[in-house]
Amino acid sequence: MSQLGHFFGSGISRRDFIKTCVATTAVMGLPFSMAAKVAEAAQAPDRPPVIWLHFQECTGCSESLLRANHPAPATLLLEMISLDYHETLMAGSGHQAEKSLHDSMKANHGKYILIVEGAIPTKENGIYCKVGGKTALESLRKAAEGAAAIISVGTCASYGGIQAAPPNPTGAVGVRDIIKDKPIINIPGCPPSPYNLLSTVLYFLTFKKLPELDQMGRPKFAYGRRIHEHCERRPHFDAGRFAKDYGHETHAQGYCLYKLGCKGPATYANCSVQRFNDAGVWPVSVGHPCIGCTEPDILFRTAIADKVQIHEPTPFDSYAPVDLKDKGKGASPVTTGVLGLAAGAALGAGAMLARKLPDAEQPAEHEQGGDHEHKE
Ligand code: FSX
Ligand code: SF4
Ligand code: F3S
Repeated sequence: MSQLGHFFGSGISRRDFIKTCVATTAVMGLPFSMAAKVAEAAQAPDRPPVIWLHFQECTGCSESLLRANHPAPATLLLEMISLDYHETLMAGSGHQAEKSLHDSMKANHGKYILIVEGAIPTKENGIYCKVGGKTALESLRKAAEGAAAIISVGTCASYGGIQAAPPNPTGAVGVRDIIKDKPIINIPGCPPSPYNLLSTVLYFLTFKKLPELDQMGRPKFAYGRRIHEHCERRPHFDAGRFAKDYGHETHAQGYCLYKLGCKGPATYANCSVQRFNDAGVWPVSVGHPCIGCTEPDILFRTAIADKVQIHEPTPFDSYAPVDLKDKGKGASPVTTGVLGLAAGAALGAGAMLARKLPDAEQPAEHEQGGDHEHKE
Protein backbone atom coordinates (compact mmCIF):
# COMPACT_ATOMS: atom_id res chain seq x y z
CA MET A 1 0.00 0.00 0.00
CA SER A 2 2.97 2.28 -0.38
CA GLN A 3 1.76 4.00 -3.51
CA LEU A 4 -1.68 5.45 -3.17
CA GLY A 5 -2.00 6.09 -6.85
CA HIS A 6 -4.55 8.34 -8.38
CA PHE A 7 -7.28 8.04 -5.75
CA PHE A 8 -6.42 10.89 -3.50
CA GLY A 9 -6.99 13.57 -6.04
CA SER A 10 -10.52 12.25 -6.42
CA GLY A 11 -11.85 13.06 -2.98
CA ILE A 12 -11.34 9.64 -1.41
CA SER A 13 -9.24 9.74 1.74
CA ARG A 14 -6.53 7.21 2.53
CA ARG A 15 -8.63 6.01 5.45
CA ASP A 16 -11.71 5.49 3.26
CA PHE A 17 -9.63 3.74 0.63
CA ILE A 18 -8.18 1.26 3.10
CA LYS A 19 -11.53 0.79 4.83
CA THR A 20 -13.23 0.00 1.51
CA CYS A 21 -10.47 -2.40 0.46
CA VAL A 22 -10.78 -4.23 3.79
CA ALA A 23 -14.58 -4.36 3.43
CA THR A 24 -14.40 -5.77 -0.09
CA THR A 25 -11.77 -8.29 0.99
CA ALA A 26 -14.22 -9.46 3.66
CA VAL A 27 -17.08 -9.68 1.12
CA MET A 28 -14.86 -11.89 -1.05
CA GLY A 29 -14.38 -14.17 1.95
CA LEU A 30 -10.62 -13.62 1.87
CA PRO A 31 -8.46 -13.39 4.96
CA PHE A 32 -7.71 -9.92 6.29
CA SER A 33 -4.07 -10.33 5.20
CA MET A 34 -5.20 -10.22 1.56
CA ALA A 35 -6.41 -6.63 1.92
CA ALA A 36 -2.96 -5.28 0.97
CA LYS A 37 -2.96 -7.31 -2.26
CA VAL A 38 -6.48 -6.10 -3.06
CA ALA A 39 -5.46 -2.49 -2.37
CA GLU A 40 -2.46 -2.92 -4.66
CA ALA A 41 -4.64 -4.24 -7.47
CA ALA A 42 -7.06 -1.36 -6.97
CA GLN A 43 -4.22 1.11 -7.59
CA ALA A 44 -2.75 -0.60 -10.64
CA PRO A 45 -2.17 1.94 -13.40
CA ASP A 46 -3.86 -0.21 -16.08
CA ARG A 47 -7.51 0.58 -15.72
CA PRO A 48 -9.73 -1.86 -17.62
CA PRO A 49 -12.06 -0.17 -20.10
CA VAL A 50 -15.71 -0.56 -19.16
CA ILE A 51 -18.82 -0.01 -21.28
CA TRP A 52 -22.04 0.22 -19.24
CA LEU A 53 -25.33 -0.21 -21.09
CA HIS A 54 -28.83 0.51 -19.76
CA PHE A 55 -31.93 -1.29 -20.97
CA GLN A 56 -35.33 -1.99 -19.33
CA GLU A 57 -34.92 -0.96 -15.69
CA CYS A 58 -35.36 1.79 -13.11
CA THR A 59 -31.67 2.81 -12.90
CA GLY A 60 -31.79 1.90 -9.22
CA CYS A 61 -28.66 -0.20 -9.66
CA SER A 62 -26.58 2.83 -10.72
CA GLU A 63 -28.35 5.02 -8.17
CA SER A 64 -27.66 2.69 -5.27
CA LEU A 65 -24.00 2.66 -6.20
CA LEU A 66 -23.71 6.41 -6.68
CA ARG A 67 -26.06 7.67 -3.95
CA ALA A 68 -24.65 5.57 -1.12
CA ASN A 69 -24.29 7.86 1.88
CA HIS A 70 -20.64 7.00 1.91
CA PRO A 71 -18.84 7.77 -1.34
CA ALA A 72 -16.09 5.16 -1.17
CA PRO A 73 -17.54 2.22 -3.16
CA ALA A 74 -18.61 4.35 -6.12
CA THR A 75 -15.47 6.51 -6.09
CA LEU A 76 -13.22 3.50 -5.81
CA LEU A 77 -15.01 1.65 -8.60
CA LEU A 78 -15.04 4.63 -10.94
CA GLU A 79 -11.35 5.35 -10.26
CA MET A 80 -10.35 1.72 -10.80
CA ILE A 81 -11.89 1.42 -14.22
CA SER A 82 -11.95 3.54 -17.33
CA LEU A 83 -15.67 4.10 -17.77
CA ASP A 84 -15.97 4.87 -21.46
CA TYR A 85 -19.74 4.85 -21.80
CA HIS A 86 -22.55 5.12 -19.23
CA GLU A 87 -25.75 6.79 -20.39
CA THR A 88 -26.76 8.27 -17.04
CA LEU A 89 -23.30 9.45 -16.01
CA MET A 90 -21.59 10.80 -19.10
CA ALA A 91 -21.77 14.44 -20.05
CA GLY A 92 -22.09 13.81 -23.79
CA SER A 93 -25.33 12.94 -25.52
CA GLY A 94 -26.71 12.13 -28.97
CA HIS A 95 -24.17 11.49 -31.74
CA GLN A 96 -21.27 12.46 -29.50
CA ALA A 97 -22.23 9.73 -27.01
CA GLU A 98 -22.77 7.18 -29.76
CA LYS A 99 -19.34 7.99 -31.16
CA SER A 100 -17.61 7.46 -27.82
CA LEU A 101 -19.34 4.07 -27.54
CA HIS A 102 -18.21 2.94 -30.97
CA ASP A 103 -14.70 4.36 -30.56
CA SER A 104 -14.25 2.50 -27.30
CA MET A 105 -15.62 -0.79 -28.68
CA LYS A 106 -13.23 -0.53 -31.64
CA ALA A 107 -10.13 0.55 -29.72
CA ASN A 108 -10.61 -2.00 -26.93
CA HIS A 109 -12.00 -4.90 -28.93
CA GLY A 110 -11.67 -8.12 -26.95
CA LYS A 111 -10.51 -6.28 -23.83
CA TYR A 112 -13.36 -4.30 -22.33
CA ILE A 113 -15.72 -5.35 -19.56
CA LEU A 114 -19.34 -4.92 -20.55
CA ILE A 115 -21.65 -4.04 -17.66
CA VAL A 116 -25.34 -4.37 -18.43
CA GLU A 117 -28.11 -2.89 -16.31
CA GLY A 118 -31.72 -3.77 -17.18
CA ALA A 119 -33.56 -6.52 -19.02
CA ILE A 120 -33.70 -7.04 -22.77
CA PRO A 121 -37.11 -7.25 -24.45
CA THR A 122 -37.22 -9.86 -27.20
CA LYS A 123 -40.82 -9.80 -28.47
CA GLU A 124 -41.36 -8.34 -31.91
CA ASN A 125 -37.62 -8.10 -32.52
CA GLY A 126 -37.11 -6.13 -29.36
CA ILE A 127 -38.92 -2.94 -30.35
CA TYR A 128 -39.97 -2.24 -26.76
CA CYS A 129 -36.59 -0.76 -25.81
CA LYS A 130 -34.57 1.36 -28.20
CA VAL A 131 -31.57 3.62 -27.55
CA GLY A 132 -30.00 5.66 -30.34
CA GLY A 133 -32.33 4.05 -32.89
CA LYS A 134 -31.18 0.53 -32.06
CA THR A 135 -33.01 -2.09 -30.05
CA ALA A 136 -31.52 -3.30 -26.78
CA LEU A 137 -31.16 -6.68 -28.47
CA GLU A 138 -29.01 -5.21 -31.27
CA SER A 139 -26.93 -3.06 -28.92
CA LEU A 140 -26.29 -5.95 -26.54
CA ARG A 141 -25.24 -8.35 -29.30
CA LYS A 142 -22.93 -5.76 -30.83
CA ALA A 143 -21.31 -4.75 -27.54
CA ALA A 144 -20.97 -8.37 -26.40
CA GLU A 145 -18.94 -9.27 -29.52
CA GLY A 146 -15.85 -7.39 -28.33
CA ALA A 147 -16.29 -7.89 -24.59
CA ALA A 148 -13.80 -9.91 -22.55
CA ALA A 149 -16.49 -10.58 -19.95
CA ILE A 150 -19.96 -9.35 -19.10
CA ILE A 151 -21.29 -8.33 -15.70
CA SER A 152 -25.09 -8.26 -15.42
CA VAL A 153 -25.85 -5.80 -12.66
CA GLY A 154 -29.21 -6.21 -10.94
CA THR A 155 -31.91 -8.83 -11.20
CA CYS A 156 -33.26 -7.27 -14.42
CA ALA A 157 -30.04 -7.79 -16.39
CA SER A 158 -29.38 -11.10 -14.67
CA TYR A 159 -32.78 -12.76 -15.13
CA GLY A 160 -35.32 -10.28 -16.51
CA GLY A 161 -36.50 -8.87 -13.17
CA ILE A 162 -39.73 -6.95 -12.90
CA GLN A 163 -40.11 -6.64 -16.67
CA ALA A 164 -40.16 -10.42 -16.99
CA ALA A 165 -42.86 -10.85 -14.32
CA PRO A 166 -45.89 -12.72 -15.69
CA PRO A 167 -47.33 -12.07 -18.21
CA ASN A 168 -44.02 -10.56 -19.41
CA PRO A 169 -45.60 -8.47 -22.16
CA THR A 170 -42.32 -7.52 -23.86
CA GLY A 171 -40.65 -10.92 -23.66
CA ALA A 172 -37.98 -9.52 -21.34
CA VAL A 173 -35.01 -11.75 -20.50
CA GLY A 174 -31.61 -11.48 -18.88
CA VAL A 175 -28.26 -11.19 -20.67
CA ARG A 176 -27.45 -14.88 -20.21
CA ASP A 177 -30.55 -15.83 -22.19
CA ILE A 178 -29.15 -14.06 -25.26
CA ILE A 179 -25.37 -14.16 -25.06
CA LYS A 180 -23.98 -17.69 -24.93
CA ASP A 181 -20.32 -17.33 -25.89
CA LYS A 182 -18.93 -14.98 -23.23
CA PRO A 183 -18.24 -15.32 -19.52
CA ILE A 184 -21.18 -13.72 -17.70
CA ILE A 185 -21.30 -12.86 -14.03
CA ASN A 186 -24.66 -12.09 -12.47
CA ILE A 187 -24.86 -9.64 -9.57
CA PRO A 188 -28.57 -9.83 -8.78
CA GLY A 189 -30.51 -7.72 -6.30
CA CYS A 190 -33.08 -5.05 -6.91
CA PRO A 191 -30.89 -3.14 -6.50
CA PRO A 192 -27.78 -5.18 -5.67
CA SER A 193 -25.34 -4.26 -2.95
CA PRO A 194 -22.73 -1.90 -4.42
CA TYR A 195 -20.10 -3.89 -2.54
CA ASN A 196 -20.95 -7.04 -4.49
CA LEU A 197 -20.19 -5.28 -7.77
CA LEU A 198 -17.08 -3.61 -6.38
CA SER A 199 -15.83 -6.90 -4.90
CA THR A 200 -16.37 -8.73 -8.18
CA VAL A 201 -14.37 -6.14 -10.14
CA LEU A 202 -11.66 -6.11 -7.48
CA TYR A 203 -11.51 -9.90 -7.47
CA PHE A 204 -10.94 -9.81 -11.22
CA LEU A 205 -8.24 -7.13 -10.91
CA THR A 206 -6.52 -8.91 -8.01
CA PHE A 207 -6.52 -12.49 -9.29
CA LYS A 208 -6.85 -11.90 -13.06
CA LYS A 209 -9.67 -14.42 -13.23
CA LEU A 210 -13.39 -14.51 -12.58
CA PRO A 211 -14.69 -15.58 -9.17
CA GLU A 212 -16.30 -18.98 -8.74
CA LEU A 213 -19.97 -18.84 -9.65
CA ASP A 214 -23.03 -20.81 -8.53
CA GLN A 215 -25.42 -22.33 -11.05
CA MET A 216 -27.34 -19.07 -11.22
CA GLY A 217 -24.13 -17.36 -12.40
CA ARG A 218 -23.62 -15.45 -9.12
CA PRO A 219 -20.27 -15.13 -7.31
CA LYS A 220 -20.35 -17.74 -4.56
CA PHE A 221 -18.50 -15.43 -2.21
CA ALA A 222 -21.51 -13.12 -2.07
CA TYR A 223 -24.45 -15.42 -2.84
CA GLY A 224 -23.30 -18.70 -1.37
CA ARG A 225 -25.60 -18.73 1.66
CA ARG A 226 -29.20 -17.96 2.54
CA ILE A 227 -29.76 -14.81 4.55
CA HIS A 228 -31.82 -16.87 7.01
CA GLU A 229 -28.56 -18.47 8.15
CA HIS A 230 -27.14 -15.23 9.49
CA CYS A 231 -30.15 -13.09 10.34
CA GLU A 232 -30.37 -11.34 13.68
CA ARG A 233 -34.05 -12.33 13.96
CA ARG A 234 -33.16 -16.00 13.55
CA PRO A 235 -33.14 -16.84 17.26
CA HIS A 236 -36.79 -15.74 17.31
CA PHE A 237 -37.52 -18.07 14.39
CA ASP A 238 -35.89 -20.91 16.26
CA ALA A 239 -37.89 -20.02 19.35
CA GLY A 240 -41.11 -19.95 17.35
CA ARG A 241 -41.72 -16.24 17.91
CA PHE A 242 -43.13 -14.45 14.88
CA ALA A 243 -44.21 -10.86 14.29
CA LYS A 244 -48.00 -10.87 13.98
CA ASP A 245 -48.41 -7.68 12.00
CA TYR A 246 -46.62 -4.47 11.01
CA GLY A 247 -46.62 -2.12 14.01
CA HIS A 248 -47.67 -4.87 16.42
CA GLU A 249 -45.55 -5.17 19.54
CA THR A 250 -44.15 -8.48 18.25
CA HIS A 251 -42.90 -6.56 15.21
CA ALA A 252 -41.38 -3.80 17.32
CA GLN A 253 -39.68 -6.39 19.54
CA GLY A 254 -37.77 -7.74 16.59
CA TYR A 255 -39.51 -11.09 16.21
CA CYS A 256 -39.01 -13.14 13.07
CA LEU A 257 -40.79 -11.80 9.96
CA TYR A 258 -41.46 -15.20 8.40
CA LYS A 259 -45.22 -14.99 8.89
CA LEU A 260 -45.25 -11.54 7.29
CA GLY A 261 -43.78 -13.14 4.18
CA CYS A 262 -40.01 -13.00 4.74
CA LYS A 263 -38.30 -14.93 1.92
CA GLY A 264 -35.01 -15.18 3.83
CA PRO A 265 -35.14 -18.98 4.16
CA ALA A 266 -35.05 -19.32 0.34
CA THR A 267 -32.89 -16.32 -0.61
CA TYR A 268 -29.19 -16.53 -1.33
CA ALA A 269 -27.46 -13.22 -0.55
CA ASN A 270 -25.13 -11.53 1.92
CA CYS A 271 -27.38 -8.59 2.92
CA SER A 272 -27.54 -9.54 6.57
CA VAL A 273 -23.75 -9.58 6.78
CA GLN A 274 -22.63 -6.85 4.39
CA ARG A 275 -25.65 -4.58 4.98
CA PHE A 276 -26.24 -1.27 3.25
CA ASN A 277 -25.26 2.39 3.26
CA ASP A 278 -22.62 2.17 5.96
CA ALA A 279 -25.50 2.50 8.42
CA GLY A 280 -25.56 -1.19 9.26
CA VAL A 281 -29.12 -1.67 8.03
CA TRP A 282 -30.80 -4.12 5.68
CA PRO A 283 -34.48 -4.76 4.95
CA VAL A 284 -35.09 -7.24 7.77
CA SER A 285 -33.26 -5.11 10.35
CA VAL A 286 -35.64 -2.21 9.72
CA GLY A 287 -38.73 -4.40 9.94
CA HIS A 288 -39.46 -5.35 6.33
CA PRO A 289 -39.51 -8.96 5.22
CA CYS A 290 -36.95 -9.91 2.61
CA ILE A 291 -38.76 -10.08 -0.75
CA GLY A 292 -36.13 -12.36 -2.28
CA CYS A 293 -34.81 -9.74 -4.65
CA THR A 294 -31.82 -11.85 -5.71
CA GLU A 295 -34.00 -14.84 -6.64
CA PRO A 296 -35.59 -14.94 -10.11
CA ASP A 297 -38.22 -17.46 -9.04
CA ILE A 298 -39.35 -15.38 -6.05
CA LEU A 299 -39.02 -11.67 -6.88
CA PHE A 300 -42.30 -10.42 -8.38
CA ARG A 301 -43.48 -14.05 -8.61
CA THR A 302 -44.42 -14.56 -4.97
CA ALA A 303 -46.57 -11.95 -3.21
CA ILE A 304 -44.77 -10.05 -0.47
CA ALA A 305 -47.13 -11.41 2.19
CA ASP A 306 -46.94 -15.04 1.01
CA LYS A 307 -44.74 -17.44 2.89
CA VAL A 308 -41.99 -19.45 1.21
CA GLN A 309 -41.57 -23.15 1.76
CA ILE A 310 -38.76 -24.06 4.12
CA HIS A 311 -37.33 -27.15 2.53
CA GLU A 312 -33.90 -27.46 3.97
CA PRO A 313 -33.63 -25.81 7.37
CA THR A 314 -30.11 -24.83 8.30
CA PRO A 315 -28.73 -23.66 11.62
CA PHE A 316 -28.07 -19.99 12.09
CA ASP A 317 -24.46 -19.13 12.62
CA SER A 318 -24.06 -15.54 13.68
CA TYR A 319 -26.06 -14.45 16.66
CA ALA A 320 -26.43 -15.38 20.28
CA PRO A 321 -29.88 -16.42 21.44
CA VAL A 322 -32.18 -13.48 22.21
CA ASP A 323 -33.30 -12.60 25.70
CA LEU A 324 -36.95 -13.57 25.67
CA LYS A 325 -38.98 -11.23 27.86
CA ASP A 326 -41.83 -13.56 28.81
CA LYS A 327 -39.67 -16.48 29.77
CA GLY A 328 -42.50 -18.22 31.59
CA LYS A 329 -44.15 -19.11 28.31
CA GLY A 330 -41.53 -21.47 26.99
CA ALA A 331 -38.07 -22.89 27.30
CA SER A 332 -35.19 -20.63 28.35
CA PRO A 333 -33.52 -18.51 25.69
CA VAL A 334 -30.38 -20.60 25.84
CA THR A 335 -32.36 -23.81 25.53
CA THR A 336 -34.34 -22.55 22.56
CA GLY A 337 -31.18 -21.39 20.83
CA VAL A 338 -29.51 -24.75 21.31
CA LEU A 339 -32.66 -26.61 20.35
CA GLY A 340 -32.91 -24.47 17.26
CA LEU A 341 -29.43 -25.39 16.16
CA ALA A 342 -29.93 -29.09 16.74
CA ALA A 343 -33.31 -29.13 15.12
CA GLY A 344 -32.16 -27.04 12.19
CA ALA A 345 -29.55 -29.63 11.38
CA ALA A 346 -31.86 -32.59 11.73
CA LEU A 347 -35.56 -31.92 11.42
CA GLY A 348 -36.07 -28.21 11.13
CA ALA A 349 -36.20 -25.88 14.08
CA GLY A 350 -39.91 -25.25 13.78
CA ALA A 351 -40.88 -28.91 13.81
CA MET A 352 -38.77 -29.61 16.88
CA LEU A 353 -40.03 -26.57 18.74
CA ALA A 354 -43.61 -27.45 17.93
CA ARG A 355 -43.09 -30.48 20.11
CA LYS A 356 -41.02 -28.72 22.76
CA LEU A 357 -42.87 -25.42 23.01
CA PRO A 358 -46.59 -25.91 22.72
CA ASP A 359 -47.23 -22.22 23.50
CA ALA A 360 -44.97 -20.91 20.78
CA GLU A 361 -46.30 -19.80 17.44
CA GLN A 362 -45.09 -22.09 14.69
CA PRO A 363 -45.21 -21.99 10.94
CA ALA A 364 -48.06 -24.19 9.73
CA GLU A 365 -47.29 -27.84 9.05
CA HIS A 366 -47.28 -27.36 5.29
CA GLU A 367 -44.58 -24.68 5.61
CA GLN A 368 -42.07 -27.22 6.87
CA GLY A 369 -40.17 -30.09 5.30
CA GLY A 370 -39.44 -31.12 1.71
CA ASP A 371 -36.31 -30.55 -0.32
CA HIS A 372 -35.20 -27.09 -1.16
CA GLU A 373 -33.70 -26.71 -4.57
CA HIS A 374 -30.17 -25.69 -3.65
CA LYS A 375 -28.89 -23.41 -6.35
CA GLU A 376 -25.21 -24.04 -6.20
FE1 FSX B 1 -33.67 -3.70 -12.14
FE2 FSX B 1 -31.53 -1.89 -11.90
FE3 FSX B 1 -34.28 -3.37 -9.76
FE4 FSX B 1 -34.04 -1.10 -10.68
O1 FSX B 1 -31.25 -0.69 -13.02
S1 FSX B 1 -32.69 -4.74 -10.53
S2 FSX B 1 -35.57 -2.55 -11.48
S3 FSX B 1 -33.47 -1.64 -8.63
O2 FSX B 1 -32.38 -0.57 -11.06
O3 FSX B 1 -32.19 -3.10 -13.07
FE1 SF4 C 1 -34.71 -13.55 9.49
FE2 SF4 C 1 -36.61 -13.79 7.67
FE3 SF4 C 1 -35.32 -15.94 8.52
FE4 SF4 C 1 -37.05 -14.70 10.13
S1 SF4 C 1 -37.54 -15.79 8.18
S2 SF4 C 1 -35.01 -15.42 10.67
S3 SF4 C 1 -36.73 -12.56 9.58
S4 SF4 C 1 -34.41 -14.25 7.38
FE1 F3S D 1 -33.07 -8.18 -1.40
FE2 F3S D 1 -33.81 -9.70 0.62
FE3 F3S D 1 -31.45 -8.57 0.58
S1 F3S D 1 -35.08 -8.24 -0.47
S2 F3S D 1 -31.80 -6.66 -0.44
S3 F3S D 1 -32.18 -10.14 -0.81
S4 F3S D 1 -32.75 -8.81 2.33
